[in-house]
Amino acid sequence: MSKPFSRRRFLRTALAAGVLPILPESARGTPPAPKRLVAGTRMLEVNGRPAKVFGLTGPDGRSGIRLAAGERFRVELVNETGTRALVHWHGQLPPWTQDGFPWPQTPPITNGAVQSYDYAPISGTYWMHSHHDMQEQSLMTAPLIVHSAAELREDREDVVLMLHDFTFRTPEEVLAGLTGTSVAAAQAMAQKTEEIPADKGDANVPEPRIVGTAARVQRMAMPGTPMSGPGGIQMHMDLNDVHYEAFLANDRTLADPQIVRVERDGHIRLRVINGASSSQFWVDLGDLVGRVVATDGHPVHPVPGNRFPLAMAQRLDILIDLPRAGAFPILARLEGGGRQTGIVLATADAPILRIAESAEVAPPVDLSLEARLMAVEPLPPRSADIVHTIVLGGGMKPYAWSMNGEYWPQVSPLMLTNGQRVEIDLVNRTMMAHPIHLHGHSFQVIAIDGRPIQGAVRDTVLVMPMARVRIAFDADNPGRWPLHCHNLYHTVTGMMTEFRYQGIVI
Ligand SMILES: [Cu+2]
Repeated sequence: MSKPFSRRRFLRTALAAGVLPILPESARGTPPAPKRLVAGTRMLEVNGRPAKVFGLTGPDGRSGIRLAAGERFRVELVNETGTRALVHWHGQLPPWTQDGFPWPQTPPITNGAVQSYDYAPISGTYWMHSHHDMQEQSLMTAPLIVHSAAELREDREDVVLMLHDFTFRTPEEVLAGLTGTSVAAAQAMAQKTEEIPADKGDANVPEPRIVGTAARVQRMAMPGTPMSGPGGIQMHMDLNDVHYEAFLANDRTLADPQIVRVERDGHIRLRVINGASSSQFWVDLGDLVGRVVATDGHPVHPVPGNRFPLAMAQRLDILIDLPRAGAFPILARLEGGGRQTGIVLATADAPILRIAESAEVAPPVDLSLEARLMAVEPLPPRSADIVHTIVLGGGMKPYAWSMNGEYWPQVSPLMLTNGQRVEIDLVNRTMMAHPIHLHGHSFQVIAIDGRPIQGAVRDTVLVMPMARVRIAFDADNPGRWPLHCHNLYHTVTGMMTEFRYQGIVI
């Protein structure tokens, strides 16, 4: 009898023999054929009922794309959805015309058409999702994993855990319910995402502050804005706009969870992706202790723990070393609700117990982890050339969300010049937390509520109710780039703006 296949032993041997593609492609000659990624539809069973959803299936038949270290993102996206579609490579830094946002220059792909992409990806845990209509809610989402040579040397089992919120209603029905309007009106609202932002030249928009190179950047005083934190005001906070019928972990509920078989002394890199449209979770490792080593794909100094908050669109890489044989549920607990989903890591023959889908009510997701994160590769120290303040506004009644008092697409683009160090002060004047995502750039979190930190480099940051977060990035990717709340229903009711580089012809 041959011994069972050991992935780790294979990796060790393959690395020693130099047969894994860890060299840059330029050193390997002919580039490989593009990877085929099919956007299509598929059937799931949720709560015992059939559900037709979208899917993004890679060349290996699995959801999404996995790239070897050094491999280019060379992908042919085939649209077999029966409708128009467009896929955004969340957190990646491609040229803006390959970003998968529905600018007039890069419209959605028609049914039956193929779109090619070719750029140098950054390594880490990323994901992809439709940026057309509200297809993201209907599960047009998938992992995008870019391996690195360092990771291969680590010799860990890779486990991806992708989270979703699920409803049998159409997203248009959900939006109609939130906004108190008809499904047709909701559909028209969602399609506004693809309208061209008009430069209104609105005098209400705060002027960016141009900062002299020698000047020290001062925190802007915001009189009248209650701050959270010790001694702060007890506030009512809105959570979970949408009631969901189920929460999915790798497309399954806890009634029939995915069982991931792992080695007895397993060393695991757990990649958790919050692909939910309007839900945030606490990742709960139960008895296990893990170490967060990357957020949104970017390495951070390890933070140990067994419960970590995860805002919409964010990712966590958590290293786990199994202490013994057994079955280990990895749960995602909905903030502010007593519901959970998850997968089970299990060694061979470990009995699997049924896990309840309801649990104790979890608190709101917060910045307790964010405040502890430190980037392994922070931005080079430099003072800001320009500071933009973006005020997050809106509320539940009427259901509409804004940036600087403007509602997409009636927004004034914020102008950038190539080479600038940019700081953005995100000021939340609402009673909801907003996960804010910038396309095409990795930013560093440099202050929470005015307290400076050398925080994580990432692509999505949560701004708590009546609180503020400051981020910094280098303007090094000319183009048109959206900045928006990643709560899908906030995006489509207006909470999005544009950063536009000087000199970009539109
Ligand atoms: Cu929001």
